[in-house]
This record gives sequence, structure tokens and C-alpha cells, in this order.
Amino acid sequence: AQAIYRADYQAPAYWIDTVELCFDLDPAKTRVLNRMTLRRNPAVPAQALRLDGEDLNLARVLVDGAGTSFKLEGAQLVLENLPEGPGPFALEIFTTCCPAKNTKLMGLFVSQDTFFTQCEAEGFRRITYFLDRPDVMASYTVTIRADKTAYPVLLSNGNLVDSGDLDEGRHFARWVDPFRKPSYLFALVAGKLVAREQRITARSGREHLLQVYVRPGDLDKTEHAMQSLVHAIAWDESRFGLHLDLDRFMIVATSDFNMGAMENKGLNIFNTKYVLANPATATDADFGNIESVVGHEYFHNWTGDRVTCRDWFQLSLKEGLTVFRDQEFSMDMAGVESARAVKRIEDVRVLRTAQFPEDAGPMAHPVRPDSYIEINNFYTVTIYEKGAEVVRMMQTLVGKDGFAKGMALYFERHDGQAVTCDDFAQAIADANPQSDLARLLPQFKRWYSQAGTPRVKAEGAFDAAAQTYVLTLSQTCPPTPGQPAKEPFVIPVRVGLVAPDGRALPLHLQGSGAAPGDTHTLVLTQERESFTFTGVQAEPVPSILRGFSAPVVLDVDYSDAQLLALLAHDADPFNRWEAGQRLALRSAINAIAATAGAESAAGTFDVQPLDAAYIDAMRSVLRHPALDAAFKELVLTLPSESYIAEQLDVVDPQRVHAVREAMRTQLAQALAADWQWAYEAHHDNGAYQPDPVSSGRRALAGMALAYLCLDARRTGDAVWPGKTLQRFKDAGNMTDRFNALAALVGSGHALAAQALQRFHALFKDDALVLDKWFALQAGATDRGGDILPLVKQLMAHPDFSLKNPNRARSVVFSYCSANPGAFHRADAAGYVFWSEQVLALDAINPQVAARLARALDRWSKLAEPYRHAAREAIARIAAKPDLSNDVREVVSRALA
Ligand code: DPP
Ligand code: ZN
Repeated sequence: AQAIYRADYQAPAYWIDTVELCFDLDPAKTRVLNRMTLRRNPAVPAQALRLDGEDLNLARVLVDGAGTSFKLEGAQLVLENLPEGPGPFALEIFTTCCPAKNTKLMGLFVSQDTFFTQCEAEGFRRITYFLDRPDVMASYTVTIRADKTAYPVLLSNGNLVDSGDLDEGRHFARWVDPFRKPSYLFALVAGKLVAREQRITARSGREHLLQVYVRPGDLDKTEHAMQSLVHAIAWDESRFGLHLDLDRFMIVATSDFNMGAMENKGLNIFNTKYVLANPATATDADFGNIESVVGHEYFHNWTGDRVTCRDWFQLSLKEGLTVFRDQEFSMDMAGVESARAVKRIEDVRVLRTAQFPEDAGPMAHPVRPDSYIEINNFYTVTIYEKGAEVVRMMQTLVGKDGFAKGMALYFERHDGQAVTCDDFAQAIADANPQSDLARLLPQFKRWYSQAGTPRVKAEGAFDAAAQTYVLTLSQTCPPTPGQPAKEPFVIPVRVGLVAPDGRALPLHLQGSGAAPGDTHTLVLTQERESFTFTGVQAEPVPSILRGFSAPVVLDVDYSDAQLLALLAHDADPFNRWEAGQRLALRSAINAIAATAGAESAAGTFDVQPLDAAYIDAMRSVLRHPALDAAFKELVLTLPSESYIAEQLDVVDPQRVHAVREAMRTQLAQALAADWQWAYEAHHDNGAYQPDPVSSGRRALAGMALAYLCLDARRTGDAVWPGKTLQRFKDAGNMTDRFNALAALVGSGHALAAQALQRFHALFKDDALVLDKWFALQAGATDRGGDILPLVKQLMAHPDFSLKNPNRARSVVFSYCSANPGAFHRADAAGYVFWSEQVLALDAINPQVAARLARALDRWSKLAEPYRHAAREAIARIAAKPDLSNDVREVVSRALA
């Protein structure tokens, strides 16, 4: 397979103005008649028309109604003898395909007797021959014909203009999309579905019909998705003045889906995971995810659909921006400042545990990549989450109102167009000509072109006589594949100064006209710069990178006492949380260094990594009268094994695991009385609401139970495991029930088996809940290598199927990608298992296989014997001759 380069972009040689599609649906052989009108693009030299196609059977090609000569070259249909001149001509293509055999879930496929499509990025070519690229935007009319009994509901984008019965028990529906769109936004659904409906009147006075389609029997799980959609529509109107532009907006759920959801114009198709929820089956996290994904896909209607990407290198134009929008939406829905901070911490945690490693590994790529082999491999945390951070920095540099003005200018300039990341940044800057962003735009855009996570080092110097505090910031960025040297970034660094007594100091920045406030945004543009604060009477503790104002690693030589002061007093909740994380990380790293060579037979180390000061600080947070439960739960959560591993040059995953387990055991023991108090004070039994306050209480109560069960393992006490089992049985909602189950499983208590069995019996008919059941076991704490055999058992379970992506993720990914302590085995059996599963999945669904192939991205950091064994496992995959492009690209880059 060939790499494709951004620099090679050329406008299409032809435009497609209209598309009339006619489907005769049949799982074994679906017939697709595609009638298009095309024009030559006068801006491009005359050339043949090359249409993309994949896994299609071609029956007929007509140009202006007459037969024509054509060639099939690789995956392309090539037409050379087309009418000359600028005028439009008609092209008619008749093909068939086999949706029932489509296990890739790209193009037209069947899931539970229902037809669905997935066209982003390049799935439309699996439906018909087309210029399958986002800068070709056409008007679509779609006629669907199918058996009426088997497929009573027939949906496509836009408005239903006609429908009726046909011969032989068949019927039809015709849909017209009033907006031009690229092929990747095409959608079709046909099957036995029912809908929750709601009519709303928008601020503009326009009426809309909202529908959430699911399988019969799932209707009682659609209320939250519908509410989230209503909230998202209102939010986009009030925050950005963006209105719903369609009479009808539909969401349809399918249980077989590669992604989370897809923003097809007017007909969003969702993974059931991000639609279906009721209190008995979904956790607080599920409710939150549904709100944010429903919001995300709805927001794409403007940022993605109305203004789309010129080419796939610009993917972050819509994804980074839309993630930023959904993050802001969730924060505004959370309401109060402390709940907003919790959401921000959670988002940063995702960025640091998933995106930072990506940016440091073999698949590192800029937010706007320069090349790819398989675009499906670039739906990454870098494009999405780092892309969102880049947009967030723009908002920080121009202010919230300035950013809204920039968005307005972006739509004024580009509505209906396919554009680039440059166009977006230019619009935000041009709407704010006096801003730092406008002044620094070319340098700022290095965030789009340079990969790698910058490191910012901060050094403070207090001069008591002069009453000044000088903060010196310097930046570096490590090399990444193809980018050995980096130029300095524009880095907004929000800072505050905390006085020794915990008060926030008013900031007087020398040379700045800004009114003194508690927080100031320093804009670092050089490799090294100093900023002087005046009128500082006593040595402060600097609170740097407040709210995580830039996606960087911040190095500061804090003393433990300074971190404890920030943890106790920082007015910025993000940095308050971060101080606790730094303390825990420091303890972990010290303990890992101290255990070097201290291998014990049981794979455990007799260490106590946490000191009394840290434990006392955690107790103070836990018992704090004013802090929210949700925030406490975040502070009390130790850094993950993968985040700890990222801080080390050489990683012994078993040592990391053992040290973190030792820390958990210590917290369980030292805070036992406090956990009891926390559980008693926070477990509720009232009606369930997924709001931030009550979900925070459930999270903290769940954490308390987990620690109480863990400590019971040490003491042999039977009371808390028994209480936990009772809680599991009596729970009035899935969050409490699952937390109790997880506490038993996590502690390895004997009662866990009973609870697992009961859970399965209760929920055996609910696929999403079964996914949780599988994932909990595959992700459980390893004790003596017991998880891999369990994973193999789970895969032999009658409810397991590798073909269903959610189920594959719940077992195989939970083990390989989310359970480092169980996966990295000295006997290499985890890696062998991984390579087998990558190959098995590749034969079914390359997109999902390639995700799994990323599990060993960081192999070169591993200590021996892991490093050697991991490399061998990757090489074994790479040695297979018939790999998909998807997996080939990932393993080749890993070995490069
Ligand atoms: N459906 C995916 C998303 O919304 C890709 N566009 O992010
Ligand atoms: Zn998206």
C-alpha cells in the first residue's frame, strides 16, 4: 500500500452535482442504481474520470443514456471517453453488493436483520462507484425499496418526500436531503425499528421532529438520549447562535458499530452504547458519555456537515473543534464551577493517559498529519483530544466572546464549503485582530504541524528585598518520527501565586497593563522567557498551568511541602488535584527505583510507597467539609499504571503494577476508618438521578467499598465483603450495583464468583450490560497470572463473539489495552495471545484489528524480558503476507 501525502492534494477533476440513488435491499444481493450529473472542473487539466469502488459487482455503465467504454484499474472505475466541454453530463452506474457478508462494518451492512451504513471515511465506495472524497459535495435523492414485513422502516438523510407500497409485499420510501454533502455523510437504515419522538420549537420559531430509533423493546432506554439531544440543540443556539437546519433529526442505534457514533446529515447512526440507558442498566459514566456523544454528533451538523473537510488530513478541523464543543457542552450542563472542574480533570486524564503516549510513540503524528497509508488509523486521540486542546488554546488567547465571534466569521466565510485547518485558525484570528492569536498566528499553527508533547520547565526565584518573583519558563519538544527538530510553540500558561498562608496573591506582572487578578495568562513564545511579578511580600508557591491551559508536560521542582500546600489551598481545582497526583507519582517512581532488583517470587514487593504526610493529606481531602464528593474521588484516585509508566525511561510493567497495588493496599489500611465513614456518609438509597452531585456521591461511596473490600482481603474480615454483596443485591441502580460487584471482583474475594453469576443471570439478555460483565473480569487485577486463562475462558463463553466490536473490546481490549499488570507477562503469553487476536480480527474487521494492534505501541520502552518478547510478537504479525493496510501500517511503524 502507498502512503498518501497532504502536499499532493489536487482539486477533483470532476464535480458531482446531483446523485439519485435507488436501492433494492436484499441481505445477500442488494442492487444499487446510481444516477449522477457531473461536470468537468475547469480549474484542472482535462483527464479521465476515476471513480473509487471496493467489493462491488459492476453490471452497467451508461453515459448520457448510452453504453460507454470503461476500464477497471485496481479499485477504480476509469472512464476516458466522456463528453468534452464544461456542460453537465449524466452518468448511470448499476452495481450489486452483499451486505450480509460485510463484516468490516464499512459501507452497507446488516446487523440483527437491519440494514445500516457507515461511510466515513471511505465506506461510500463500498456502496457505489464514486468520487469518494470530502471535497466533492452533491445533492442526494435516495429511493429505498425493500420487503415491507422484514424492513418496515426505511430511512435516509433529509426529508421524506414519498412512500408507498409496491408489488410482492415490498414498499418504498424516497428521501431528499436539502443540503449538499460529501459522500461520507450519506446514510441509510432499514429494518424493524421503533422511535421515541419529540417535537420542539426552536428559538427561531421553527418546528422540528426529533426521533430516536431503536429495536422494539429498547424504547424505555431512549429518554436520556432524547433529552441530551434537546439540550444540545438549545446549547448550540445559545452559545454559538447555531440553529438546527432540518425539519427532522434522527438518531438510530445499532449494536454492531466500529465507532461510537456517526454524524450523517440528519440521520446520525450510533453505537447502542451511546444511546441506550436507564437507571437499571446504565452507570453514571454511561449517562455522561451519552450526553457528550449525542452532543458531539449533533454539533457536527455545523462543524463537519455545513462546513466540512477539504481532505482527510484536515480531519481535526471537524473533530478537534467538535470535541472542544462537546466538552464545553458537558461542562455547561454540569453547571457549578466545581462540577465543571471535575469534567476538565476527566478530560485531561484521557489526554494524558492516551494521547501523550501516542505522541511519544511510533504512531505519533501532528494534529494535521502530513501522510497516511490508511485513514482509518488516524481517528486518533491526537486528532480528537489534542485537536480539541488546540482549539481550547485559541479560545484562551482570544477570550470566550472573541472565540464566538471567530466561529461566526468562520461560518460567514465557509458555510457550504470543504475547507482546511488554516481556514479555521485564520477566521478565529481575523475576528480578533488585536489578540495574541492574531499577532502570533503562524507560530501558533505549529500546533497543527509539529507532533510530540512539548515539555515546559518552570523555575521561580523570589527576591525578598525587591519583593519580586521571577518565573522563568523554558520549552522543548522531543523528536517524533520524521520530525527530528522542533520550533518553539505558542504556549498559554495560566498562573497564580499562592501565599504561604494559602491566600491567592493579586498578580502585578511587570510591563503588563492588565488589571491585577488572581490568575494571569502568560504567553510563552520563546525557548526561554522570564516573567516578573512585583509587590510580592513573601515567597509564594506558584500554581502553574491552571486549568491545564496547554497540552504540555510541566516540569517544576516542587518540594513535598509546596505540593501539600497547593493540595490544601490552591484556588484552581485542576492544580489542586494535580498537586495530589504529583505527590503520588513521586512516591510511585521512588518506590519503583527502590525495588529495582528486589524481585520476589510472588511478584509482589514488600514496600510502603506512601509516606505519612501524603496519607494525612488524603484523609484531609476525604473528610473535607466543603469539597465535592466527585472531586474527592478524583483526588483519591492514584495515577494509572500507564501514566506512571510514561514517566519512566525503562518500564518494568510488573514492578509498576506491584508498586501501585502496594499504594492501594496502604490507602486501604491507613484510611480504613475514613473509608467506612465515607461509605456511610455517601451511599444513598433514593431515586436515581445522573446529576453531578449524586453521581459524585455514588463514585465516592463506590471507591470506599472497593478500599474496604481490599482491606478485608488483608485482615480476613468478613463484614465489608458481606455488606458489599448485600449492596450488590439491593442496589436500586446500575452504578451502585456495578460498583459493589467491582469491589468484590477487585479484591479477589470469594463472594465475587457468586455475585458475577447472579449478575449474568439478571442481565443475560442485555448486550451492553453483558459487555460490562465481560470487561470487568478481563480487566481485573491479576493475582499470579490468573487473568489470561480467565480471558480465554470468557472467549469460549456462549455469549462471546469476536465479530461484534463491542464484545471484542469488552474482552480482548480490556485485557490487552487496559490491564497492563495482567497483559505484560514474563512468559510472553499475553503477547502471543495478542498477536493471535490481531490476526483473527484482521480477517473480520481490519479497523478494529488495527486498534488492537496499537496495544504494544510503547514496546521499545519495556524492560527485558518484555521488550524482546513484545518485539517478537509484533514481528510475527508483520510477517503475515496478507495483512490489511490498517494493521500493516501500525505494525510497520512500530518496528521502524
Ligand atoms: N463518527 C465519528 C465522530 O463523530 C467520526 N466522525 O467522531
Ligand atoms: Zn466527531
